[in-house]
Amino acid sequence: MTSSRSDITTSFSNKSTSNFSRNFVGNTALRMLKPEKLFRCLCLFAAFEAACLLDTGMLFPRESSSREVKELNGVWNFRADRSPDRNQGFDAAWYKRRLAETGPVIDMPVPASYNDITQDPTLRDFIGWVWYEREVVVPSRWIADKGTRVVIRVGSAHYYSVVWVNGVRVTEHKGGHLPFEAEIGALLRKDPTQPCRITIAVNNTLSLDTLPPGVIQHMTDHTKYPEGYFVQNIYFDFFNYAGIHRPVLLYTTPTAYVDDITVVTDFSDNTGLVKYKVSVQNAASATFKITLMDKGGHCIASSSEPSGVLKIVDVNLWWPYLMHENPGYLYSLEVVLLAAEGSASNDVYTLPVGIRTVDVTSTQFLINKKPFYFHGVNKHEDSDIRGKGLDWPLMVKDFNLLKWLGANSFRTSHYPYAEEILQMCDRHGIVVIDECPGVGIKDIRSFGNASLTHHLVVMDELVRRDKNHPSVVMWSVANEPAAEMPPADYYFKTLIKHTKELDPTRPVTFITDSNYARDKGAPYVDVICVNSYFSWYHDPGHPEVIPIQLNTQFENWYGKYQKPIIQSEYGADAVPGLHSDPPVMFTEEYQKLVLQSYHNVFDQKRKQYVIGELIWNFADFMTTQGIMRVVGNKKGVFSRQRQPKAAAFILKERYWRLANETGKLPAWTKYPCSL
Ligand code: BDP
Repeated sequence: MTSSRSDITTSFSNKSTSNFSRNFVGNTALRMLKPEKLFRCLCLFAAFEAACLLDTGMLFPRESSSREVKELNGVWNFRADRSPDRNQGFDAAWYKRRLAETGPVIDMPVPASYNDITQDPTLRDFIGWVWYEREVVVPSRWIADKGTRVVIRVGSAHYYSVVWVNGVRVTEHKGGHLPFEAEIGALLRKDPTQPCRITIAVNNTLSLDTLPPGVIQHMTDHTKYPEGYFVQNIYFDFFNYAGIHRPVLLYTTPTAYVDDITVVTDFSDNTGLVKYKVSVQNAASATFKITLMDKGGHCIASSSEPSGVLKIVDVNLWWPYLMHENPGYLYSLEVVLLAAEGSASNDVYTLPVGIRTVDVTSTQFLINKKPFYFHGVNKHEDSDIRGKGLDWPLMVKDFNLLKWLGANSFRTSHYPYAEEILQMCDRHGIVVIDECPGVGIKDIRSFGNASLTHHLVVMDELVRRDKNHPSVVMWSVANEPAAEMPPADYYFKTLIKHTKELDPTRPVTFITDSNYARDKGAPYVDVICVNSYFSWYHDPGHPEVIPIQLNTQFENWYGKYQKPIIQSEYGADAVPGLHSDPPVMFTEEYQKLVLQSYHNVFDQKRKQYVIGELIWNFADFMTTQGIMRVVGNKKGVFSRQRQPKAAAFILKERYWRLANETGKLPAWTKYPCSL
């Protein structure tokens, strides 16, 4: 598998070289550049060509004059398959008829995790296949017009999904957190009198080669457990919420359509460069109208080529929140695929584009060639009732809290977040470390070929989905794997190399809690990201050890690798409302003290090579039940209901101070602001 993947890579690169030369020579924007700038541009081209390894796109569905979107959010029919082998739904072909005709159904909201919706504890902890179904009225013109493609898209479903339309299997997908889709127009046209019945079966079972990994344990001692009893063991610290977590929708495109767009940006002095490449499907001879527009909708550059470089004079760069008075500036790249003569319609897709660069030196992280210090958070997609389901009020509330806190960044711990969230980050200038679901890789068998192969595919899907977000500045391929195990060397070498081939424009990391001298993946990362919980999991109740231990941690890592370091997690649990002075563990005072003790060391080291601090965690979140957790993980600086604990005020004061020191504060440095 690995060798055939690299074959694909080679042939694509060869094929694209000729395009590259043609575009390069003919491009006026480049001919005008000085030699040193030209070199950077050549690198930009090289990066861009490599970034196009994937041959099909996964553009976010957007309405345009040629595309319609029909959201299928709301109440679906639902049934968990409680048969002993969980296979009754397939054996009895539940997808062939209305779900209500094959047994009882309950209401289930989409998007949402199903776990916390009912009062039934067995559904909360259910493992196996669950079935969702609903009928949709499809606009008759979509069916009548054979020149319209109709696509069903699932934003994400956890973990394995199979989709049927009117009883016909149209797609399946392995992995939560990432979208998948299928064209169903031809199927719907077969019998236009039928309603469109969508059935989606979702299975949350995790195994050694899923991401995240897990193990099903069958308990066979019948003096202790009932017949057929089994549990799902997991190696990560968040509840394994399941179901359809993001919107399901139908959207249309013309038959000949824009399948993918890749942009890579750069700038030189006040001239911005947008290198773009458009790929299309079903268009024998494609002609284009490409327009780059500023915020006001004015055309500032255009082209008629499927790939090339657009030059922007007096560019407005994309800047992080609190680093510039006008953060998150987005241009719009309108791509029009002009209809061939005789064919029905143009296809129009508009992509937001932020122009910025990212670089890493041995001591700094540079955005637009200026040092950037990550003062941010780790999050989870998690809330009461909806679990991991996308929720607009929660999302907007969280962005308001991030801005109130003065946070300029977050890590998508421990899986890719909804595209809608990344779009908010683009618009608000919140910088993102984009993490794949490689969390809990602890068992040596999860370093095998099957796991690695799947992990490579997940990175393909992640980069394909998120490559155009200016807010995404680094990929994280895993969180706290067993990086000291011998197979970790080959595993991370391969995984990181592959990710860099997919996207040479962004640094790659994984988050480690291993010993600096024995970590086998660290040699391959661009930035060292370390998690540590001094005075919590080690020396519990002794925050006085933090200065010495944290200092040692930083010196060890930097001494060995001379790479910049992010403290990617630190923190302490605090049950909201629990107080004690002198501070003891689990009180708000203890959480405050731990944070402050870490901050003192950060302040020394950020003058040298520490480039960021991300608190664990933004908000309390649900976990598996266990003796270490009191109704979930309480390391949030906000409660699960998004109310601040004392630590939130400590962090707020610090982050606004850091913003003052490291960035350029806008005139409106008072929250709330109108961004
Ligand atoms: C870290 C993990 C994170 C946990 C956290 C904790 O990366 O997922 O929730 O510890 O224990 O090791 O609170």
